[in-house]
Amino acid sequence: MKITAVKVFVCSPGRNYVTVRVETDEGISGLGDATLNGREKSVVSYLCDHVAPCLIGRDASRIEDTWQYLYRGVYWRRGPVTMVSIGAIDLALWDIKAKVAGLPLYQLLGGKCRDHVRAYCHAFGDDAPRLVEATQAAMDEGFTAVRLQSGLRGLEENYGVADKGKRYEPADAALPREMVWDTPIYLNQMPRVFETVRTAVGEDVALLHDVHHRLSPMEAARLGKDLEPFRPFWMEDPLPCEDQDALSLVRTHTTTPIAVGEVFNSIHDCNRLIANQQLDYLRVAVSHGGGITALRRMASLADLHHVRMACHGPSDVSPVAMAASVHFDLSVPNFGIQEFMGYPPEVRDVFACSHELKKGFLYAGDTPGLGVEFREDAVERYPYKRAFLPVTRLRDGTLWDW
Ligand code: GCO
Ligand code: MG
Repeated sequence: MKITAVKVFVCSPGRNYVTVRVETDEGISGLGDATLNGREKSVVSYLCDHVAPCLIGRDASRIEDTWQYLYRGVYWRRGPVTMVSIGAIDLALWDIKAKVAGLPLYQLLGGKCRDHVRAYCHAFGDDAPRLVEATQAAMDEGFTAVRLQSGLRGLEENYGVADKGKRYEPADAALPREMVWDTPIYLNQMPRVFETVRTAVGEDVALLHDVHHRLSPMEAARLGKDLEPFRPFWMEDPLPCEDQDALSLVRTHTTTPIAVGEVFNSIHDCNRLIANQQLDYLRVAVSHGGGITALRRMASLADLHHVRMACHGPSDVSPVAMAASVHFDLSVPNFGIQEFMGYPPEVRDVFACSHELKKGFLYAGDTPGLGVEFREDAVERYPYKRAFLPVTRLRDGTLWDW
């Protein structure tokens, strides 16, 4: 079975997605997600100019060899653009292989390790009482795990809080917008927010929180300690993670579990962290990390060191990568939890999916392959829109971590 075409589609049903279709001479094709939020066109060029021409005529069944060819065979290794491109091809080849077998992908990955995938959703509020309402609403929908992001007193906007007309991140401006951040206010307020929500919703629901890389090691240690009484499921991305040793300082001071990795794109970004047990959950996205082939290697390493997998699943990861995550989550022994933000109707109109969310748990469905259909006319119906994530500054104008 030979690869006859690698097609790349960019559409924007509310936000930009880069979708890859690998076609074969036997008429079976596979889908991959190559979306890199705010950097979509770089990936399109990488795929169209540097990957697609090399794959025509190659055997579509040779998934590992193709991965090695695109990674090891190339002088410039790693980096988000390269790895999400490899990831998209890898997903498409797994999709093809599972369609050929007539099986949902998880069957080729060893079959189910669990019946369904526990998901967490996002709750946000301008203040603690609104966050209590949002958490309760998520629990009423059946979620057993909820991520809490709160507005901060004196700050107009905060990351992840789309309350009262404000936007979630937002990758929506043709030039980056600017947001203001204040660490002391955050460190004082966040534990109180957790206390209010925990007291209101009881101890059975898992409560998560995303720090978005904004603290120093000592500040993160303090936040972890201050949150401990309210039993957070995890504290995500407490630090900018380039300094792999910094997390060990955080860990010496707190038992609050740590989740990192959504900006990682290779096993080399996390092998020392895993081996030194400096994290509890690894958040690499199945697309950004180089596909199912690469994620399985990370999961096996993580399993040796008591680290669980928790693939990144924001709405800027398309339903194709979300489907791949669900198949992966069903099949790895050391699964932790799956982020699921859901998608608006425009996105569901472009991507028809067999996976579904039912009462806070994800199910893969029985469709052969990844179980996603992509409507190519989306490119005309929802054309690409240049969109940047915002930048963050302290009150005095100092540029801060994102
Ligand atoms: C999360 C993330 C996202 C990112 C986004 C950036 O935990 O879901 O932090 O919301 O901000 O993916 O592109
Ligand atoms: Mg995050």
